[in-house]
Amino acid sequence: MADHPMTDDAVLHGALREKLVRAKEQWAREGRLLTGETSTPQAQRLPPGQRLVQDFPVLDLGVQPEVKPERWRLRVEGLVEEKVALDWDAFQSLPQQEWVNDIHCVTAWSRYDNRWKGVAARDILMLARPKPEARFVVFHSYDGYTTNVPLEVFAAEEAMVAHTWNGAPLDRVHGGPARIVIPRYYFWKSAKWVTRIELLAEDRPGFWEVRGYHNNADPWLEERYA
Ligand SMILES: Nc1nc2c(c(=O)[nH]1)N[C@H]1C(S)=C(S)[C@@H](COP(=O)(O)O)O[C@H]1N2
Ligand SMILES: [Mo]
Repeated sequence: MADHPMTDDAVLHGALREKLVRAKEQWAREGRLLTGETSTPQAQRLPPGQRLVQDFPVLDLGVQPEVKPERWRLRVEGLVEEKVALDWDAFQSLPQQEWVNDIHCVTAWSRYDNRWKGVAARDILMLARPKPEARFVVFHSYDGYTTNVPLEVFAAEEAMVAHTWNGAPLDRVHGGPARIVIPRYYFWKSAKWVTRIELLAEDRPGFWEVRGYHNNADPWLEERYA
């Protein structure tokens, strides 16, 4: 039995800390994490090839459907145990989240600190209960737009169906009354005017994905084009 386990422990921790501090000093001298060709969210906030904007550009197919909340519906269909159809009141009665994140558009603008309010994708999926074979999601919008993501991406934390942006109801031009927000990917994966969420066993590329854009759309890997 060691007579002074606390002392041994403290010495060990002290040595480890020293080692860590030295390694970090070395990294700082070499500029590690700052000089790489590819960047990671930990190293910097702006993904490669992006430029920061202060405004909020509008991008879509040129049709901006006017969907009144009274007429808005959100359906969850396909490989689900239970089909879901939410009207506006049912949607609003679900638990509400408020999350702040950055937008990265494939046309190279990024916008920091967007405060979204809405319902977590997880909570909507929970209502429908995806079947075990469900592995992909396609979003369908009122303007005919579609886009696809793996189910695990939509079920991940921070994916939501948003109705409020920076404290005000989402503008029609930005997809109001409700849009998908998936901040981890280029913004084309965030379907505006969403009305239907379809769960599939096989992947099905959406509007831009069949027109030369990357299927995954990770801005940190610059997955812009197929
Ligand atoms: N329904 C729908 N959603 C859409 C689009 C669209 O044309 N229709 N365009 C996508 C693209 S390419 C981008 S960059 C973002 C733009 O969102 P914003 O207009 O709010 O900036 O919406 C995405 N979601
Ligand atoms: Mo885009």
